[in-house]
Amino acid sequence: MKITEAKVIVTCPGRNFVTLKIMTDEGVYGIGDGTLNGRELAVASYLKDHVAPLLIGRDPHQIEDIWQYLAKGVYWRRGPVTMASIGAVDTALWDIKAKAAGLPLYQLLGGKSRAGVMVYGHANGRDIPETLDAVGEYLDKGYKAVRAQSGVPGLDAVYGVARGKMFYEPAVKGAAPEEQIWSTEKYLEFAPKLFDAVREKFGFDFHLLHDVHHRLTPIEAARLGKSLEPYRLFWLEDPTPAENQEALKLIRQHTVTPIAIGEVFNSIHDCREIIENQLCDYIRTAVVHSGGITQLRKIAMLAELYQVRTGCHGATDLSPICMGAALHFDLWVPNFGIQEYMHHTEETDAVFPHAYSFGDGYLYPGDTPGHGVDFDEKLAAKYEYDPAYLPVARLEDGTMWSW
Ligand code: KDG
Ligand code: MG
Repeated sequence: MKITEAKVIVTCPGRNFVTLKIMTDEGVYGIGDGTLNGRELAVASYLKDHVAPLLIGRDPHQIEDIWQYLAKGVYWRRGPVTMASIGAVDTALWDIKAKAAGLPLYQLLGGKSRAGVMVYGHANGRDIPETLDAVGEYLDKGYKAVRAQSGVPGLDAVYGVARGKMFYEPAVKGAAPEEQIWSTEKYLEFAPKLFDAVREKFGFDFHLLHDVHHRLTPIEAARLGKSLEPYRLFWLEDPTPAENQEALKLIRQHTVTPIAIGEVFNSIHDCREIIENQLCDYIRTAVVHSGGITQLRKIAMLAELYQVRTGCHGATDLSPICMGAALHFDLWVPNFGIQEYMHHTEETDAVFPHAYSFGDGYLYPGDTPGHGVDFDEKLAAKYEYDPAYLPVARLEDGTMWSW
């Protein structure tokens, strides 16, 4: 089999997505997600100008060699743009291999390790009563795990609080990022009250998660983890900015609240020391941003040695292709923890028809050969790229902060 064409398509059915479609001389094609929120066109150019021409004529079955060629062969390694591009290629190649074999992708990885993939939904509200209502809705829908985020009194906008229902979308349309004001003091004062209210109303019979989104210093994160211990979180996510990995040691010295980190990581080298030193409990790297399944499974195998489990990023800015591929990975990976799941809009789902389905708190990838997600190119062509950026955060005195 030979690759005959590699097309890069940027489409905006509600939000921007970068899709790679690889065609072969045998008529089998594969699709991969290369979306990098707010930097979509950089990935599209990397793929179009620097990767697609190199794929023509290669055997799509040589997934490992193509991965090594693009990731190790290249002098300028790693980084989110490079790795999201490689992620798109790798996902499309796994799709082709599984379709050619007539098997769902999880079978090629080693088969099912579980019946379904436990997912967590996003319950959020502008205040505690609204967030409680949202938690209740997820529990009514059968979710076994819920992430709770709430607006903080005195702050106009906070990470994790949706503008619409069910479809949390942090990127804001426009030519420049929206600026938001952050106060650690107000947040730390408020957060334990939210989780006290959630456990008080709904009890302990479901998993509860929370994302700090890189806002705290190490000692503040330690204080938060300690103050949330009575509410037994499944995880506290990204308590501090990921660059300072030493910070996690300090947090660990003070709290047994489990830590999840890694949605912004793009290489096994970003994960290695954290995993080897057992500084996290869940590793969050996603199929697209970690250079595809080929590297993600290496990360997972390293993590397995240290009883660190997976908890792949699954926000709406990762396309349904990434979600489909992640679900095959999740169904197989022995040290699976949980999968993030935010509904895509109907507009998005129409462009990416998919075999995966939800039932009683679990997602199932389906048994369609490949990763089970397709791409409607004609429909996609109707939605032009529309610039949108993640917000930025400043402290109340104007100091730039981590968003
Ligand atoms: O593109 C960034 C979003 O995916 C991110 O802000 C969402 O933190 C996030 C999460 O946990 O889903
Ligand atoms: Mg997060």
